[in-house]
Amino acid sequence: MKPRPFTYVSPANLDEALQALERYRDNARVIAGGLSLVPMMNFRLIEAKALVDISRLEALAYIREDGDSIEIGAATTQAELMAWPKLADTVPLLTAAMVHIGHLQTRSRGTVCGSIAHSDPSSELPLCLATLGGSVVLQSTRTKRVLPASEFQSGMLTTARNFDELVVAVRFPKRKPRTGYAFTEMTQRHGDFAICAAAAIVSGESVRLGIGGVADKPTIRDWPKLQTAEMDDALNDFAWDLGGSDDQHATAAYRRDLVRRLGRKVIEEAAQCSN
Ligand SMILES: Cc1cc2nc3c(=O)[nH]c(=O)nc-3n(C[C@@H](O)[C@H](O)[C@H](O)COP(=O)(O)OP(=O)(O)OC[C@H]3O[C@@H](n4cnc5c(N)ncnc54)[C@H](O)[C@@H]3O)c2cc1C
Repeated sequence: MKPRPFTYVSPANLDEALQALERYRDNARVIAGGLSLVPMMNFRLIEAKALVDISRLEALAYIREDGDSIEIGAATTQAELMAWPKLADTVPLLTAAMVHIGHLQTRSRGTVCGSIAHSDPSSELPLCLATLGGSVVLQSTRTKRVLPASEFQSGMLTTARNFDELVVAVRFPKRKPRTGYAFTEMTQRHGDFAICAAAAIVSGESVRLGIGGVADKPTIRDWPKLQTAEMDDALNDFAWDLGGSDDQHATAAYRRDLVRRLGRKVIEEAAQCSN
């Protein structure tokens, strides 16, 4: 199928992009890599009268260290972030997770902020952002605000972004000392969206587990360091609390089993890296 006709807007700078979003109001869509948006428009799951293309805005193509975080601008592709030489030392969870995102070809156009803005519950980047406690920078012609990841994504493909706001950047907290990070996921084939994805952060005192692909958004649990039997109980409770359902990819029971097994695996891996 083909999308309905739309106006293509190629702003010369950020101000022009924000003005276009204000002008077209809820009839506008931002296009970044287009990897998710274009198929949805082709299937007519999404309609837009105007597409505002931010992919060529040089001012938004950056990765910079900003205190305890790294900030990634909206035109930065996933491949550019993976190629950033400091990534493994600075945000090791992203190094572990990003190889699971699609394929070389999709990562070379797909943007980091586009994935966060799209907010697919199975996506790796929203799960990493939520587990690390990162944030999203939103800007319109009138305001600029920073939302924690937990407030940004409200459900499946749903966020707190207003129609006239652009996600101009996302901020991932840097690694902390004596803390381990690990990521894994289960897919039908390499590069597919995750049936269940798990991210863990373990330090001397605490365990944090984030799960994607089961509930309608990434879901996080924090525990003190637990003994083996207590951890099994905690993972089992978490698996049931997530309330996953049957679909064409997996049953709810299989997803619960993945939460228990992948959860334990990433927690153990992160614990090994925490010394
Ligand atoms: C074959 C294939 C496999 C894939 N596998 C995976 C996978 O395993 N894991 C995964 O996470 N993804 C996967 N994807 C999707 C991933 O490649 C996309 O890059 C990502 O979902 C969206 O990024 P994008 O830059 O392409 O955004 P676009 O498709 O351009 O936009 C997606 C949505 O976000 C909005 N948007 C984009 N940027 C902004 C912004 N800065 N501010 C406000 N709104 C914005 C758009 O309006 C649109 O609604 C796959 C895609 C394909 C085609």
